Amino acid sequence: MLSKLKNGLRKNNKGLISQITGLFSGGSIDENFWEHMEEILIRADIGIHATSKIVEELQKRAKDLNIKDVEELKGLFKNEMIKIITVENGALIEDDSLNVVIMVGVNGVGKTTTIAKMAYKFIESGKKTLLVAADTFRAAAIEQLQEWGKRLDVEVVKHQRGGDPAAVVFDAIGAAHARGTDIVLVDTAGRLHTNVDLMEELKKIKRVALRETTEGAVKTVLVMDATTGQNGIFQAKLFNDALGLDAIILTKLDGTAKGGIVVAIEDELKIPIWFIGIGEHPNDLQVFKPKEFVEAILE
Ligand SMILES: Nc1nc2c(ncn2[C@@H]2O[C@H](COP(=O)(O)OP(=O)(O)OP(=O)(O)O)[C@@H](O)[C@H]2O)c(=O)[nH]1
Ligand SMILES: [Mg+2]
Repeated sequence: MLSKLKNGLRKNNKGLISQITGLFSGGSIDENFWEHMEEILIRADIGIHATSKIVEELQKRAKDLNIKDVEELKGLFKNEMIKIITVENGALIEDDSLNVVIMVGVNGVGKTTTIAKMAYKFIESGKKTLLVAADTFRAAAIEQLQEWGKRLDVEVVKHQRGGDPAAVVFDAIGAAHARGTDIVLVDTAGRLHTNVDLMEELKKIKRVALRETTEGAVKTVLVMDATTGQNGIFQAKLFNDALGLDAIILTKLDGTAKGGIVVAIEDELKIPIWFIGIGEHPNDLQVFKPKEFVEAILE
C-alpha cells in the first residue's frame, strides 16, 4: 500500500530509509552514534526541536534500560516517532450532513489535483460530491478543474474568470443544499502566505461558507508540498494564524527522499495530517496513519 512512499524515501543512499536503516544496523552506543543520529534526523527534515526531543528521550531510555547495542534502540525510536506524529483528531467529514472543505496553499503545491483525488475517494465511498472552481485568478484554472470533473463524472460549479471567488462558493453551497450534496470541495488560487490581500480573500470565502452552513460543517485544509522542507512549516504557521486550519494534506511524498517533514509538522503545529499524496493519479492519495507511516519508513 505504501510502496510508492517507500520508493520515494528510498530514492538514493541519502534517502531517509537507508540512512535510518544504516543507523540502527549495529554497533555500540557512544557519543559518535548520538551525533550521527542527530545529523541524520535534521537532514531528513525532522526539525531541530523534534530531533533534540527524540535524541534526549532515547539517551535517557538507553541509560535507564542499560541498552548497549543500537539495534535494541530501533523499537524505542519508532515509538518516539509515532508518539510525536499522533495528534488528537476529530472527524473531518460528518456523515448525513453537508461538509464544505476549503483547500488552500501556495502556488503549485497540488491543491487542484488533490481535490480530484479526494473526489475520487469520496465518490467511491458513496458520497455525493461537488467541486467548486473558486480559483478565478489563474489562467486555465477553471478548465483544469472542469477537466477533472469530466474524468470523474462529478459536477463543477463555476463563474467567469476574474469573478469573486466567494460568490462562486455562495452559489455552490446553495446548489449543494438544494441537491442533498454530502461534500463540497473548494479549489482556491495559489497564494503566498505573506500576501495580506490574498489572505483576506480566503477569509472572505471562509466567512461566506460559515454563514451558509451549520456549525462545524466548514473545514479549512492546507495543502503542502513535502519537498518544500522546513519553509513549509513557516507557510503553515501563517496560514493557520490567518485562517485556522483543521487539517494538512501533504503532497508529493513520492518525490522526496526526506519525509521527516511529517514529524516536524506534528511536533511544531499539532495540526492533523489528513491525507498524503504519493503520485499524480486519482488513486494516489492515502489517509495518513501514523503507525503505518513509521512502519513504512523504518520497515
Ligand atoms: N509526484 C506527485 N505530483 C503531484 C502530487 N500532487 C500533485 N502533483 C503535481 O503537482 C503539479 C501541480 O498540481 P496542481 O494540483 O495543479 O497544484 P495547485 O496547487 O492547484 O497549483 P495552483 O492552482 O497553480 O496554485 C501537477 O503536475 C500535479 O500532477 C503528488 O502527490 N505527487
Ligand atoms: Mg490549482
